Amino acid sequence: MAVTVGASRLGLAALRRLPEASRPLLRPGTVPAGIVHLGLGAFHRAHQAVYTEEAVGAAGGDWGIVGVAPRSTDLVETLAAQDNLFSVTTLSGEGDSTRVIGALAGVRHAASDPNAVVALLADPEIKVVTLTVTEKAYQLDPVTGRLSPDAALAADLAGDAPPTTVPGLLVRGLAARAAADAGPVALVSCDNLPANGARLRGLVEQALARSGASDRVLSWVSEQVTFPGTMVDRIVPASTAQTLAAARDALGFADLAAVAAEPYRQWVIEDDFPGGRPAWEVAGAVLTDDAGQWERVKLRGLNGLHSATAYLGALAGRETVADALGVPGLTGVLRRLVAEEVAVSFTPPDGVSMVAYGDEVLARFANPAIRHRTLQIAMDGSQKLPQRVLHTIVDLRAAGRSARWSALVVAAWMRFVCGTADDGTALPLADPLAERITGALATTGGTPAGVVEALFGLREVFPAEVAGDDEVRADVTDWLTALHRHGVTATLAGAA
Ligand code: CS2
Repeated sequence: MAVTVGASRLGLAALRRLPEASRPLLRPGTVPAGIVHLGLGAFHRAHQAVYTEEAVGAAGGDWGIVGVAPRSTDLVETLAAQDNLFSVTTLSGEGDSTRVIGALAGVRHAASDPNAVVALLADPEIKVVTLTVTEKAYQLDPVTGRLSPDAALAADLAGDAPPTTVPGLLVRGLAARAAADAGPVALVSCDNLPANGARLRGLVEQALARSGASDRVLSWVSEQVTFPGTMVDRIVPASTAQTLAAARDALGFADLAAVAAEPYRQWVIEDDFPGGRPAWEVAGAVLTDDAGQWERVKLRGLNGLHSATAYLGALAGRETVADALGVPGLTGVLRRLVAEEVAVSFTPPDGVSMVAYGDEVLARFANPAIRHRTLQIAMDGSQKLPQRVLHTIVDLRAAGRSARWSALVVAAWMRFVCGTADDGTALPLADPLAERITGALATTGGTPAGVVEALFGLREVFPAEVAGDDEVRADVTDWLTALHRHGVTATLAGAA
């Protein structure tokens, strides 16, 4: 990322000189910490941090956030150098606005100081722990939800050395919290996992059991820890030099932790916080008993479309989601995917029309100011496909319906992982199952049917209901054959 020169750095000393509309609602250092957040990426900064700042700004409460970066030292140093301040630029497509956010009460680097994070998790002042660590950090089998630990997590769970993984930190932190009887806490997954609250609970329970936690710790956790499910939504691409330049222009100060996001945002949260919570509802969050239906609306109706656009767009050589929507026929196909499949695969919450939701999503994707790279969304497909597309297929087929458009998304992912775009350009495979995928592809003999056979064999990705369904297999094979022979543009032109 380009280092900004010629402007002094954002920090407390800069606050008085910021344009009025860009000033934070809270001054870091004035609100004690009540939340620990794991995963300080762009999404957290533009989503939960903004909601929390607005909630505390309007309704008060000791809900400063201590942000923990699991790996990146750069970000921790950058934020520390800026007195934990950063800005969010909202890109509407018709003019931008930039505001500095003062929600962070501190930052920690887990990799270099894991014990400080364990101590924080056991701190009685901390009542809420939120997570945005991406799907793969949970180390759960995407199909079964069973813990599938890599060597680092296995080591965290087996020994006493400082933990190096997110589940390792949680388990060690909860054991220390139980030992200190430090009061109840809510652990809140804000990742795009299916039933994210239940998945996080499953992760903690399985990891505690594997770590040999005592019965006392296990019963303390079952009594004192809750796992509210959530649906989170805001499109926040990875920051670029352009993001930093926009922040500098708006603020008159260099902000090396700046993020940019679309205007839309949504947060649905199950209201199960035994130690209290910020008044997020005053910032527009919806507190509910059950976030499950909302989560399906979003995972299938937004993320499913995002993945479809990312794979088909990347294959067609389009750099961003907005560019990809320009591939002739793509929006027509996505509309049919929503209307004919997503909308009938489950019952949405009262008053929600999936077709209207899908149209709004496509309008958000078309925002030309959001340069969200197709390759960014294409990453980690093995962890995303189940909840975004395969669950739709399972539900449709159980109801005796066709899943033809969803099968196109599966075929697009398969063609993407084969590694070559329509113009012959190499496509990167960034996925925790990359080795398994490449190994499976080595056995295909190169035919589309062989590729489908090999990849359907990845049990961690394709549930038996999908892999064993001849109609789905035939649809995926037909689409993959068309994509392989004719490319994305001709395939879509002949489709919708
Ligand atoms: C995207 C999401 O990167 C991805 O896989 O689909 O990050 C998406 O932008 C957010 O979930 C929107 O809320």
